[in-house]
Amino acid sequence: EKVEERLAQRIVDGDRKGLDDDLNIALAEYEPLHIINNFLLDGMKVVGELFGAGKMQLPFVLQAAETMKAAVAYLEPYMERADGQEKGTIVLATVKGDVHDIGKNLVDIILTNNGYKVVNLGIKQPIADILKAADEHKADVVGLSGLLVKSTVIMRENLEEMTRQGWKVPVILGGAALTRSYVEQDCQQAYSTGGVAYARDAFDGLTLMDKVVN
Ligand code: B1M
Repeated sequence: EKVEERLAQRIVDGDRKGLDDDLNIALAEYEPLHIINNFLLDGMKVVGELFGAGKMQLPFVLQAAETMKAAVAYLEPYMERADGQEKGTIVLATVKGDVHDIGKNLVDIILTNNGYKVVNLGIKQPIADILKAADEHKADVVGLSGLLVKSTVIMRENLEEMTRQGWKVPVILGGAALTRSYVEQDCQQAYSTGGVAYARDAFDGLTLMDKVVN
């Protein structure tokens, strides 16, 4: 078995024993982000499919997620960082009621490595706390993440609240349950005082940040 497949399988199996050794082998050949996007996330995709089909139980999904996090943490120091002054600030959070944070944390890593200040508030964040942080840190952008279908509704409600309060800060939404049309139509309608954009993945998030801030 090749290291590429072995890494994906490690995520599926939640197998952390010897993970660092395999990551070292992969690092000799690939960039850290390539390893994450192509091998590790491949495994996570399989986990999602198995779980969705009732073929994997939640504790094993959790093991997979922990393994994914351990791998990303191991790879992070090997990533290139843009130097120079900070380009702008984003307050980033997983919305209320949602615990999924692997995608959000990838967004954090990629934006941080590309010169942005990321205020990562964590999971299950009520909009009041997000806006408080946005105010405190003079955020250029607010980034909301969420993977549950329920979270797409929460995001829209969050935007309605921002409209009520008259916020103008641009908002980026990301997460697997969103669609571009939901963000650009429903969510944009809910946020009449500001702009909303949809990020399909973490790199899309970076492109949007670059557009908004510069
Ligand atoms: Co959960 N889970 N989960 N889960 N989980 C999903 C999301 C699900 C689709 C699985 C399935 O059924 N196939 C399903 C949701 C169904 C729905 O809503 N219709 C689901 C469910 C049901 C649940 C629970 C309700 C299960 C239960 O308790 N019975 C529960 C929810 C708890 C809660 O939130 N209140 C739950 C719990 C968990 C674990 C804790 C076990 C674990 C999360 C651990 C963690 O994150 N710390 C977990 C996991 C791992 C998953 C799957 C398998 C994988 C998610 C993941 O990390 N993907 C997931 C299946 C799936 O997504 N298909 C699933 C990898 C990650 C890199 O992708 O987060 O999409 P993603 O991020 C991407 C893009 O979306 C984007 O960039 C990232 C990188 O490209 N992006 C952004 C994301 N946020 C962004 C923000 C941006 C920009 C881009 O800017 C702001």
